[in-house]
Amino acid sequence: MGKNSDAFFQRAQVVIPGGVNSPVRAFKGVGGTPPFIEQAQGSRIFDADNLQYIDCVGSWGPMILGHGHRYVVEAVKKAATRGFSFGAPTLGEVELAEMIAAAVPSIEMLRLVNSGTEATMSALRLARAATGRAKIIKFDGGYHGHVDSLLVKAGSGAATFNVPDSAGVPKAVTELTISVPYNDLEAVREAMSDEVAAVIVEPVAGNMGCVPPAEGFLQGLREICDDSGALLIFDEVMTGFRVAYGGAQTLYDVRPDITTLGKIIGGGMPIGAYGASSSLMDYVSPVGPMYQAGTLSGNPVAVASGRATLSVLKNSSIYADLEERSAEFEEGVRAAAEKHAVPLTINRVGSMWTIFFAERPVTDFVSADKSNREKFARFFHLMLGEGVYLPPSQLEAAFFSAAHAKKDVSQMIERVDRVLKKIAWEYEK
Ligand code: KE4
Repeated sequence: MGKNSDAFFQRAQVVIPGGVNSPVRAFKGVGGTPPFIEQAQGSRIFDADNLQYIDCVGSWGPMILGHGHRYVVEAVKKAATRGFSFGAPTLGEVELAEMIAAAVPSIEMLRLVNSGTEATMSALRLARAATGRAKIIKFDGGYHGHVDSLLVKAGSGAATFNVPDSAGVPKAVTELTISVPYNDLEAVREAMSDEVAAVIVEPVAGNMGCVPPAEGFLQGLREICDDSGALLIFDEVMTGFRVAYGGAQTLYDVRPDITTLGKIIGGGMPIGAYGASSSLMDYVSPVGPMYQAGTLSGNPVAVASGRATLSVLKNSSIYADLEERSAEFEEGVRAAAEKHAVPLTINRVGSMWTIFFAERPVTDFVSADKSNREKFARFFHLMLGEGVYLPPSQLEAAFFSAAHAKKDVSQMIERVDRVLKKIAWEYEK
């Protein structure tokens, strides 16, 4: 990597574990030194050595409009000059809550928090409070933030570094969590009992790489929960306002009991949310007995960024444009893989996608985990050298934004073609 990023990374590792504030950024999944990013604009990011990249991470999902969208920047500037944080109610957070409730079919009321982790942690507590039950069912490779109860066979960085069950989480907590294979309804039926408070699922998995729900899977979860009295939680931190304006629950027309959100609803500023019917949310303090709080929850600057982002997305042609360009990219990758006889598979839902170096379809964590990590790492670094910044792990989803123009996509396809040609040569010789 460039000399400045190398130097900054050395310096960072003295004072921050692994030199990063979130493990997956450390490039442990692909090796090498992460570029230190100095600024970004549109579909591009620029590192400390003045190299530029087409950005396919988008801060792991939030930057669906691209970086530095004028309307969002202006809204943040205006909010910041009026005050960063008051610890008191503001009209802005009500307006954001109203926009989310109007967009997401299962949400009548919601609480804003500061991260996706806080949202899922609170959603679990709400499900346990509402049902009086303690057990949780999740899915192998599902990642829902670093909540103790959910660091069981977790995806994302936890799987990338082979620590699906984290140190420091007491057995007394994890024994209440049952993890079963994604897309396996039979396994859910077997695990289900009247002790289960909730099933939590990524309606489109993004943290084992992108893995779409099998036909009938989400509807099946709905029915199993209806029959058992467990609540269905859709963790839409990644898919919310990503795969559709109303999230995966509108795309697949399945209504969860509780929805968690994050990422896009803050437009790149720290935020999360959990929402449900009014009757369920009445359990939440100060109305009900379930406690949850946060100093910066509903932060005026973060809320301004989220409101501006959602208002640009609402009634726009962005989702149709993203689908068209992402489909074109998927086709280009398949064609290049065929042309160079490189075995790979690409999973995609809208503008979230993953290229797996796998010989067979990827439909759950076991098949995702069979991908060739060494080939992925080689692909990753060759693409980085071509000026394309992919997620630094095979078990992550990549994203396009509204700022990825047609020329960006055609450039990406050309670069994938060049890189796959090289990989074919290297692995054939
Ligand atoms: P945060 O606490 O990181 O804001 O959100 C946790 C979370 C919850 N649910 C889903 C479906 C998520 O994808 C996430 C976080 N996603 C990862 C990317 N795989 C964040 C990247 C990181 O950990 O640095």
